[in-house]
Amino acid sequence: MDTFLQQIPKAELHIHIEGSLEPETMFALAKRNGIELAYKSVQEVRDAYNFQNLQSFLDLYYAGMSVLQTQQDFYDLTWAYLQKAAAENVRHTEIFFDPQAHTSRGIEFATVHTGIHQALQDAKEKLGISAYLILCFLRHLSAESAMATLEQALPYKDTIVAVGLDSSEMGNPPSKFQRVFDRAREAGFYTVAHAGEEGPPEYIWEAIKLLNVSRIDHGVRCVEDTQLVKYLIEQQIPLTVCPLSNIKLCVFDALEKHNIKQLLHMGLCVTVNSDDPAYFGGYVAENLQQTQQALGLSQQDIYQMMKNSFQATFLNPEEKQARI
Ligand code: ES4
Ligand code: ZN
Repeated sequence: MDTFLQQIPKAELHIHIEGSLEPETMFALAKRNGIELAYKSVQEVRDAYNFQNLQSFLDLYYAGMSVLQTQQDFYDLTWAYLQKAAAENVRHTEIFFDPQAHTSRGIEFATVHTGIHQALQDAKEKLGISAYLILCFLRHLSAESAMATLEQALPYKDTIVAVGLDSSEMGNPPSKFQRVFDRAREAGFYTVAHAGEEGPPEYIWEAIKLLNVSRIDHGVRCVEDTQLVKYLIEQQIPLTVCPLSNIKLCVFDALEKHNIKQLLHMGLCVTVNSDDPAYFGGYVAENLQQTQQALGLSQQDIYQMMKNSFQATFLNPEEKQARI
């Protein structure tokens, strides 16, 4: 089984590139950029990764990324992730980035985008892995700030496949960003949104009905609304589930209690992803391995989820077919 999980071709649809910043890299970049960190050692950083909820994680996530300053930093971060993904036989990945987390501290949009984008191009050539970029708006900031960020992204339109919505979910419903997403769709972006991670099923409905999303990121709280579950099954709207993330952020008490197997067996288009692998204890293969063990998933279950993940990509139909 472990070999099967390691070797099966994968697509990853929910990975925040800033969440792939390993503590070792955090220290190396802090040194390179002359930045003082609040921690004395890599071990101290890892010891701090004990979260009570989404917000307690986000506080460290935003603090950690302060070491990312130059185009080279963003390139190195992205390249390191792509190497790990390729080693786990991830054939295609759709990567979130959070431009507002950088522009708000004086780093240019172009610096962030160019560094990440160059790594994606090199990966195609040198690692044989294809990668798309998804720009996420930080939902704890205003709709005006999101709109300004969308405007900044327009010159890079051809290199960004979709826009998404992340950060603090509670109190920041999808409806807050309806106009921004309207504008993004007019400009030709696909849309996705984090919903139903900590937030209620109503937020998932809003993401679908008001933001016209192609996928729901997380979505595990959909089970609280029977009509919603029925709709997600009928429409085959994919959920990008992140099991280790959900445990680290206390969405479920233990992996054994996660509802991913239930969702899959009900016929939802479920996929497995790593979210913020440096913070949550593993990349996509580790998520698969631990989830398979904890819930006793069969090879057929795994195969179905991998098929779902390719089906749920923004690849065009021919490219999709070639990979399934
Ligand atoms: C995130 Cl796990 C999660 N949820 C919401 N926003 C995020 N940004 C990075 N990781
Ligand atoms: Zn996420």
